[in-house]
Amino acid sequence: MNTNQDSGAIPKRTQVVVVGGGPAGLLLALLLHRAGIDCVVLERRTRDYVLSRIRAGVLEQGTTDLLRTAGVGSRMDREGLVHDGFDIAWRGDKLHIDLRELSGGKTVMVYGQTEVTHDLYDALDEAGVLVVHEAEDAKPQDLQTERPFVTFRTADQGEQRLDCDFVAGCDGFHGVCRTTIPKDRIETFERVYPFGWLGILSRTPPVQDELVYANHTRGFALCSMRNPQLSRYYVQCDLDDKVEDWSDERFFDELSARLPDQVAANLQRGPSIEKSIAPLRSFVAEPMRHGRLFLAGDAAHIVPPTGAKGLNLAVSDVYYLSRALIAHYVEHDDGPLDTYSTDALARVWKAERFSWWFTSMIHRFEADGSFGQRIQEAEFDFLAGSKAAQTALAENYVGLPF
Ligand code: FAS
Ligand code: PHB
Repeated sequence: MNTNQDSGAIPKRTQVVVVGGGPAGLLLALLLHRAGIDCVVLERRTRDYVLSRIRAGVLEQGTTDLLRTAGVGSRMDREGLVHDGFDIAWRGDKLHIDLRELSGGKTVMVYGQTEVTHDLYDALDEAGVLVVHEAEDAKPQDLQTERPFVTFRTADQGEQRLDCDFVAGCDGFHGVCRTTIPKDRIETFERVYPFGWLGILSRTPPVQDELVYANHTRGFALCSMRNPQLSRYYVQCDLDDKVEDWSDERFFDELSARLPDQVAANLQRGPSIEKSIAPLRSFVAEPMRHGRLFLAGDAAHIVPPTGAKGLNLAVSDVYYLSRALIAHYVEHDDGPLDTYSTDALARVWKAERFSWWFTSMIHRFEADGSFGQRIQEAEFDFLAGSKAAQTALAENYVGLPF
């Protein structure tokens, strides 16, 4: 087990146990600590493993504001890239979506989730908040009582029990917390998409300064970046594709074929330093609370990455949950805890809708046939010709208010 404290530091009791050390869990722990609330984070993996994952890249203004509030915004503001808009490529041409103009001044920040996680870890280390890594087999228990607890196991100290007041389930889609809720107390909603995203990272200059989302008869493609020397590219791929089916050469050939000529002309190829395939699904679990257990982030919902909402939704859940726990401990007001699930889900479903709409518009759906293709064309033509439609897209992309 590697913690940010010496291994003897695991207490018997804390106020909030946070299961999961991804962005949701780490940010929640930092915000609670800043409010004087004791918490312990239990993370199944090693710190290096958590930091090796390449995921989201676009931060909404609400996310960057909350990271600054948590005291982890300075490197982001130094190194992040503020983007005023992005392009949608279609039929060999580009439609520019001017986010700043259409949203009344809002922008997005391109700053990798990996960097956000680094910054959160550094702040938690400095604050002395305990993150227990390689915490195996975490089991939240007695959630319907006022004295819940979590059992888990570490390699050097064996079975542990951590008593607490609340458990925050921030352990992602494949975590344990959601599964501890009895099946008759939870309802799930899901749509699985018939394709995946094959993503690569390459130490090459991005194809252009802003993101390009491309619809092509061969399939969807996305040109993004992490910094002016680090590009992040995606192509829609078949669900049964394997990473080893895609050499760098095949990837760049396919990406280039899906981009307008004037964009592809600027594509600089380079060896991939990361290559992975992510399945796409829309998923929501309701409610996001069970007794003293509160779910946040991917533990409660998943969106297809098209709208760049996954990480941002995790942050908005943390905004609501941190405020609710602080109200409980500091103001002795349980109102926000009681409305947490309703408050969070209201925003989650709007992001689910946007992510589904944008995914439906811009990917190739073979099973939808020629009618589906014509509907996509009409959707795009309406968007291209309507400032109102572009405004709706921009408002959702920069992030609806918390
Ligand atoms: P996370 O999954 O990030 O973190 C959960 C943590 O809990 C993990 O560290 C895990 O190890 C730990 N855990 C799991 N089970 C546990 C247990 N039983 N005990 C203790 N710990 C446990 N979003 C975007 O906006 N854009 C993207 O391009 C994008 N790409 C993605 C690619 C992939 C492959 C994946 C999986 C997701 C992607 N996402 C993207 C979404 C992603 O960014 C999530 O929304 C974000 O990581 C959510 O953060 P968390 O809720 O903290 O969940
Ligand atoms: C990314 O840079 O990883 C990224 C950007 C925008 C998206 C999805 C992923 O919609």
